[in-house]
Amino acid sequence: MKSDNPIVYTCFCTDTIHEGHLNIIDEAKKYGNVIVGVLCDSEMVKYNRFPLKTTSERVEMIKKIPGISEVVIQNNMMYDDIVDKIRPDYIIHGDNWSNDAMIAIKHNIIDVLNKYGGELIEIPYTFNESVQKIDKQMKEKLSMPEIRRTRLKRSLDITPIVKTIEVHSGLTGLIAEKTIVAENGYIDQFDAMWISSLCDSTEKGKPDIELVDMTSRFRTINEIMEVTTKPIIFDGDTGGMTEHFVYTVRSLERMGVSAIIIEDKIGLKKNSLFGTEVKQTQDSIEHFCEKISAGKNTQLSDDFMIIARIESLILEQGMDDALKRAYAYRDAGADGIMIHSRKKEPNEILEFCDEFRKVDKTTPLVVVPSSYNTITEKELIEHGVNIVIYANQLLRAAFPAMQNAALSILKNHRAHEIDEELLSIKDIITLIDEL
Ligand code: SPV
Ligand code: MG
Repeated sequence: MKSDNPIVYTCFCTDTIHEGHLNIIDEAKKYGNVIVGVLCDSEMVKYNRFPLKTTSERVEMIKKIPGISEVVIQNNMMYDDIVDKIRPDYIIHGDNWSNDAMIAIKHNIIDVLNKYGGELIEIPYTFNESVQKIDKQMKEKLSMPEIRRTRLKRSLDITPIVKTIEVHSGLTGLIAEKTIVAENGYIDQFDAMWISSLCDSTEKGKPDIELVDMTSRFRTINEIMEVTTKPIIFDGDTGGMTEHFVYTVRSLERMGVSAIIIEDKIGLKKNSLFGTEVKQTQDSIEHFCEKISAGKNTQLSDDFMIIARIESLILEQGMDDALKRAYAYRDAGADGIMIHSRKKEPNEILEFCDEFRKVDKTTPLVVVPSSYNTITEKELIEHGVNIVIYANQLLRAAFPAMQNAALSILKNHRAHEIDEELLSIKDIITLIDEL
């Protein structure tokens, strides 16, 4: 039974109010007093709506819409808590349940309302030309260099750990941009992209020794940027000569990259996962600090980050050396510290993070759990890690699949046998949206 003074609830996760939202409010008013929820920042990001306005700005924006009796903050994408709190007689929502995430939300709304006889009202989603235009503009805005660049620092504020996936092409960029998991009342997606030197080189059939030049690496960035909006962390290897590094910083900044990570090695760089099996030389603290400072002095924006990567554990120089370097690099201006290890167990990484956090509570910590891959994001958060980079998994997934397809065709003298393991012809021709 509905109350005498029914409450109608709707939740908005938007930076811009358009006709569609006003239509929902108009409909809602017919049923009772309208309460609007504003989805908080950390949930907005999981839902593929990176907020350009802060939560309080969004609250103020919505308060200005006539006919609303109250605006509240909804802290979870799922409706259990908010419904417990305000017990609406109705929840009103557009009927655009177009993807797995939306469908998961719809089921959740129905479940929570069923518990006490509340009702879901679905109204036709307004998708006219002007709404479509606003939608498109919002997406385009997020891909603009000035905005994209700020997104990493904002993500660090918003999310407990910035989940970063390796990308090396437009196609892998699209996977990072669009992959959303929606199961058991849980929705999530990646926050940022890593342009790995290992994968960018491997993709080109080259070794990871700073052989692929910056022009080529910038072209990779550009291809990815053309089809994505998420922030980019660029693997800058050693950063090269300081005199060259400053130019790289300026170029990346201008392109809208959010961060470069440079490692404290010098001379011919080899991939860290070789460890001490190959000859690699660690830079001196003084020289690497000079490089960091030169980069920081060159950058023009406040939001570009230079992150210093410490190779002491990889090169078996010990924990004390790693920590000494971390404080020195931070003092030289590094905006974050990446600590790397190729051990199967995460112990040395966790020890480093714990020790570092005793002294420094704020400088962002970055890790790359390629070999110690049993560690969970939750454990990393507990040890003070802010950015986790899954540095090579997309490329490693693609290679065996492609090799398998090639082998099958060679063996069978036709493509029939492999076909059912492949993306369908229909899916491949419709995979990429046209403008
Ligand atoms: C990369 O992805 O290129 C890295 C991380 O630098 S690692 O390969 O582990 O050195
Ligand atoms: Mg690398």
